[in-house]
Amino acid sequence: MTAQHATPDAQAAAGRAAALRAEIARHDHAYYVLDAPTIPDAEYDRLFRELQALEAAYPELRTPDSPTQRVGGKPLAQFPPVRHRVPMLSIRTETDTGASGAETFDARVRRELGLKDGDPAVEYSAELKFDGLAISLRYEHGVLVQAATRGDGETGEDVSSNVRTLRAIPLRLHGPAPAVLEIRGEVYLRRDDFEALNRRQAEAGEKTFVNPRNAAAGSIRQLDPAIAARRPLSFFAYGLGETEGWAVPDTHAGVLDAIAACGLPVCEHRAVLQGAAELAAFHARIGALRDSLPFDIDGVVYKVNSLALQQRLGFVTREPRWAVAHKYPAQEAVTLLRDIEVQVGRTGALTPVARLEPVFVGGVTVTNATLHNQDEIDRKDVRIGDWVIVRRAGDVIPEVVAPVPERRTGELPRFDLLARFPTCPVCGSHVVRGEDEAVARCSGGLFCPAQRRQALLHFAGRRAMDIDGLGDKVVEQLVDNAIVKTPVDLYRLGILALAGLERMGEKSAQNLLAAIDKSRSTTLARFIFALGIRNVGEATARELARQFGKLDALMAADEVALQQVPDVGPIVARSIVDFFAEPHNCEVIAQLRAAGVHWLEGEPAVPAAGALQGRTFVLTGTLPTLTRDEAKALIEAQGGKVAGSVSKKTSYVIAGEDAGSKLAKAEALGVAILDEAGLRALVNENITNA
Ligand code: 5U1
Repeated sequence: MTAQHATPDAQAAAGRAAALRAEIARHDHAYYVLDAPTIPDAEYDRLFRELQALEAAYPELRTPDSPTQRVGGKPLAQFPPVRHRVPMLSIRTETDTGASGAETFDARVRRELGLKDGDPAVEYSAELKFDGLAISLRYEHGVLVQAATRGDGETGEDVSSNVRTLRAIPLRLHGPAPAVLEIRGEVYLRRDDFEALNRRQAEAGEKTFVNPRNAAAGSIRQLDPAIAARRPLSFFAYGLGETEGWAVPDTHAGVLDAIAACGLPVCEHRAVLQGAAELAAFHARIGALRDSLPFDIDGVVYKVNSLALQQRLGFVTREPRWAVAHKYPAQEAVTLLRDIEVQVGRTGALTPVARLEPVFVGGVTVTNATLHNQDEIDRKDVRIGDWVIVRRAGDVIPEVVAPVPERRTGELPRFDLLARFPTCPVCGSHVVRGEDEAVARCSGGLFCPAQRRQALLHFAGRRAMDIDGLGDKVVEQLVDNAIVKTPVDLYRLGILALAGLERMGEKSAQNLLAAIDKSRSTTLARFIFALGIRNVGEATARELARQFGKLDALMAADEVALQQVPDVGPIVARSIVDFFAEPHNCEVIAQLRAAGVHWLEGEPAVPAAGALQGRTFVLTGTLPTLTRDEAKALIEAQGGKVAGSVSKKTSYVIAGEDAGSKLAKAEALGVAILDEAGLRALVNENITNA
């Protein structure tokens, strides 16, 4: 549609669409490039939807630089080749990670420029060496028309539809629109985005990535742009390709400033420096900063700042003589996995820890690395005796990211944490792992030294035994000085032991002793909560006390009986049974009672009688007439329980249309399956027979 034929409405729509495109681009730049959001997300979404609606009504307004066009296009069979008009050079690397790496480069530049000892220092532009994938962006008349990978430097691949999904990359340049401007830089993933992506991949049962670089490269080379759009990629520009009609600055630092003025992200960590000593100082300064950066770098880059001097220096075999990447120690290394042990955390979680042949990685010698949990070990298929890739990036603990399968010699058995550690290596209590849980735990919550501090703080808490004055600092000292091992020891404390603690005068010691003594008289609900049974919160503890009346009755209850209590499902019931199945815990409870901890015991509440009393149901799929809430209400009204997941303890699965994995699990476990009519019949039959 041309302007003279456009209706007034269409003209207004075109004006509004242009204004919206510009406004959205401004907000994208503020958010993704400047890291300074200018409007709330909801307002941004509103602008975006308004533009989408306009473009739906007037499809001719859908310009290539419209933000609505970032995600589009069908999956490709392959990426078309792109011939770079100016070759994409690579960079020479200086692997000497000390100051001499900078001196060697400067000496070479000076020699090649024919400079003598007394001549002035060479000026350099210094930047970071991002650990990602090199990309060339081609803007024609200000609009992004193509994005290509480096390939062999002469020919890369056209990855435009994937790169367009990066909102840090403007679809239209800010300011004047040169005929051609090619900008080169690195697509990368921030570490937090990488971790979140890997978490999502693992949850979805998809493969996870070894490091952010592989994830970035894999995402850009993803043939389906819709998948690439879900990968939170970032970009930093660092150089130029072809230009036409663009006033190229005289220095590289000037080029970077000009690129930033065009609206592209340029990393703030850059400097103009004179001579080798300043280069070495920059290398050291960034090295100290490396762990706290939000993204991986593998070195810094020095470039002769003057473009005229760069031209004089030229390049050899695809590497310019005017630039070098001065490396840091690698963040990944391959080493031998000698053994797997476990570490018991404050909550009793057992974390498998790899014992490694010592290896230098990320600037330190690493001998241990986390393997997270059994699921991760299974997913990565890591076995004792494997050669493994260890990664230490940022200030996170080193982790084993993958085995090197080609280096596996012979059959190695799979690692089974529960088989290897049936009991806690710290306290000997039995180790349990919930059906749907990734983490295995020590069940000796009251007894285990690894959990002591946490257990005592919880025990003394205001909503538990309410021991005033027994806070973090006191518990820390009592535990660290081995004065208190289990809660029982609290009731054996004397004034001398307490008064010896830091910042504890005689008066506070007396007050604390009085508070401990007062806590001897409590309620069953508080006592149950104070035990720190996993998944048993204050409300559940209250309900358990009400339903069972006596502690011994609760301790003797099986999972079926426990699940009669409102809000107690299979997971909570299992946690309670596991807790009391551990003799160490029962011993501590007996000792607490012997030390005078007491409460008023009552009679168990009479369970509501009903046709479905004692039976547990799981609902799945869509029932013909009952909503899920109605079905639940029907079951509960008759004394039945509705649980969220199927286990051997499930009495019936009520399946409707489009029933999913719960139905499959019920079939696998041999649990009875009913439809809605079956449920109604069951209710009627039981009411009639009652
Ligand atoms: N920061 C930065 N990274 N990097 C990588 N600059 C830079 N320059 C490069 C490469 C490959 O190449 C030019 C020196 C051609």
